[in-house]
Amino acid sequence: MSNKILPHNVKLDVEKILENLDQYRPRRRGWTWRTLEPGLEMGPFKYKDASAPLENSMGLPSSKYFDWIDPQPQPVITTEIASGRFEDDIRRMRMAAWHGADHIMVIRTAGQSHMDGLIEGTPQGVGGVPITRKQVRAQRKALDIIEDEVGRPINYHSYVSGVAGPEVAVMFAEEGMNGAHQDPQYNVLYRNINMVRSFVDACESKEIMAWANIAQIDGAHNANATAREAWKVMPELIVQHAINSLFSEKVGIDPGNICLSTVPPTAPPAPCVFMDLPYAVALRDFCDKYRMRAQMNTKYMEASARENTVTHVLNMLVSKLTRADIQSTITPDEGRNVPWHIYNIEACDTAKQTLIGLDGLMDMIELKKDGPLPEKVREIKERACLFMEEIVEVGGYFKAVEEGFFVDSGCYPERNGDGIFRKMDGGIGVGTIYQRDEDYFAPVTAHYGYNNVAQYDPAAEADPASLIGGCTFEDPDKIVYIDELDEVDNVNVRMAETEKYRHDGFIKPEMEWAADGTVMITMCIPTDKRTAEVAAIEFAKKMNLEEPEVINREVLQEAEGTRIEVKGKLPFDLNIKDLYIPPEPVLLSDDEIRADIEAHPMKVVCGTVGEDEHSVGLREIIDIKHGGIERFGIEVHYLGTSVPVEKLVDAAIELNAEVIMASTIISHDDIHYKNMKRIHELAVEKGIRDDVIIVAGGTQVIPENAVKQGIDAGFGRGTHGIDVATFLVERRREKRGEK
Ligand code: Z98
Repeated sequence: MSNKILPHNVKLDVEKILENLDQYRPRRRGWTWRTLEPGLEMGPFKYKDASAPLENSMGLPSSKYFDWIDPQPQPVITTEIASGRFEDDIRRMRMAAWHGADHIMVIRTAGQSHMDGLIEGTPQGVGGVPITRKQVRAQRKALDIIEDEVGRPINYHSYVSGVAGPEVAVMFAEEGMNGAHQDPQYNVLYRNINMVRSFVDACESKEIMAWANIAQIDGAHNANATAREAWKVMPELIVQHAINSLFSEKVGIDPGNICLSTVPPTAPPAPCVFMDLPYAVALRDFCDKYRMRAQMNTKYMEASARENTVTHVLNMLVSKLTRADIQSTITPDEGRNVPWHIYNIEACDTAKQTLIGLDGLMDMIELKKDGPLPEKVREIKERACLFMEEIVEVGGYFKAVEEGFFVDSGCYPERNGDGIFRKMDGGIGVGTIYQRDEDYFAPVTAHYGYNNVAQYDPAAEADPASLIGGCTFEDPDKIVYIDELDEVDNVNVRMAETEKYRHDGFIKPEMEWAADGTVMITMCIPTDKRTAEVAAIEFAKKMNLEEPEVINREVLQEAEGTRIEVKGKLPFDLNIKDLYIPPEPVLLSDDEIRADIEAHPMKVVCGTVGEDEHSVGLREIIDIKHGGIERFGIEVHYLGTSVPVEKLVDAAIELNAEVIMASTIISHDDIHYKNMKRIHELAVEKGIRDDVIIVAGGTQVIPENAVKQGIDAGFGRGTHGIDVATFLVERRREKRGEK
């Protein structure tokens, strides 16, 4: 597939992306920040904190009221995508990019940290994607197409951790990966990888990342996610950031590419902003030369997407009150699922909506310079400094880890003794560090430490790879590309199974994988939680859903009701060819209708007819408050309820109205259609039929049947004022001979 812009209404051709991957080369290296455009004007608004707009995107739902503008906030927006099948994630990446994501993070499959080398092919992952060269190359290639389409570079990201860290870093540099997590403390604490090995590996990894201009995110936030009382680890979080950042800088990473993974440590019902804001300020004060990757709180996350979304918004308030260069959008359904397509997109929209909604905030307020905020900031900083001093006192980082300093839930200097203890001579990969021989020589670029190049050519010392005509960084043709190793567990086999959904018009709902059939149903069950859970499964089974599972339960009141969300799989599909899809009604714009009415004023008489007292529907169609036809300047004479049809026609004559509008809900004995016919006949009898447009509406009205009664149009359930106004304006144009 070429990088020509993809037509918007054509699906990404994943099969084509997979073709000739051995030939594909990344077109750039390194991280890209957004282009800031303070003062940007879009539609009727001026933004203080915006970045360059996209060429193609999906605005927020309410953008329809504002000429479909889609202003982009300043921070890079992350979405984490990794359903286990990279080929399906590619389509989600396109949706996310259209909603404003320009940082795509791919979580790795469980256990990959413990594999001591690269893996190849495209096996299916568990809780993430097995990161392989083929998978990375295919996704980077897809993102190259997608970024051309939306008109903004998209950063691609995964993890340089585990016992194969340096090998992964090399592959990432070769394949044009733009960002990566790299923090040896993560290996030590959470993956029990030997600490000496982890720090030595980190030197090599960071050197390579520096060469490839890959932005680095650290792992401090994991302490927050792991500690028993997470809000107490604030001093430690700062210490972890400091260790990794300075280490990285000393190895050679540009501070502008060192991103701290900061997370607001707590969430409601804690008074979270009061607690999180001082932490955010303290961290930014200490580490002002680095970038901030603001992650959302995941420690206190249950399965309520609503609750998580509010926490996300509060987290972004903290980002806005301080600073965030990258804003994460961990999906608000992480509490129950491997995230689904829709939740990645929702979370991107939540970030865009919140940050744009808070645009210009800091031009109007400022953080107090006295009171609890600076007092707390100082306290957190002092605790962090004391923590660092004690590390030095006990003999350094490794000793401190041996003594369980980290992830202890006491707020330092308190200690609860529940930290993570690791031994310097323990963990995976222990004893695998060897001193380089005197004649050690590696003819590669971006290699850390002693490298005896001089033995071959002192002139090549600054560029050892020149001795072999360039390594894989300079000469990608030297990369050995392995396509697949496993005949059964690979993308080709998986895609063959879903072929008919790509080529033969078949369609099935999906949440994470092509044709997975997964749907979610929300039910309000009027009983206690336990009974509701069991009942919900039975209801789902009776709806023919397979593998039903309750994924969220929220008590409304112990006895009165429970909100239940059930997921299950649809055991059937449809063929689009068998669907009758009526053409979408084309509506005139508000401005066009208004202009027409101004040029040709319009008078309408209306009422509910016969014995019908239901006026709510008609009010929705006419009242300005409900977006009815009055708002376009149409003069409406409402005659009330149960209006005899004769009165309606006589009023039209008397007022010289151009439109008769009848509302009719009651449908016994087809009285609604009979009344329509009667209005038409009376208008004929009284000689005004050619001068009036007759329309009728109601919940039971089928438009085709209404027209059969002789009137001009019928409107059924779901009609809005604009539908009626569009029809009236267009019909009048026809009568004027304009169409
Ligand atoms: C995040 N949502 O940070 P495995 N290195 C570091 C990490 O923080 C992580 C990994 C590696 C979170 C994701 N972070 C959690 C510093 C994971 C991942 O071993 O491949 O799972 O390493 O955005």
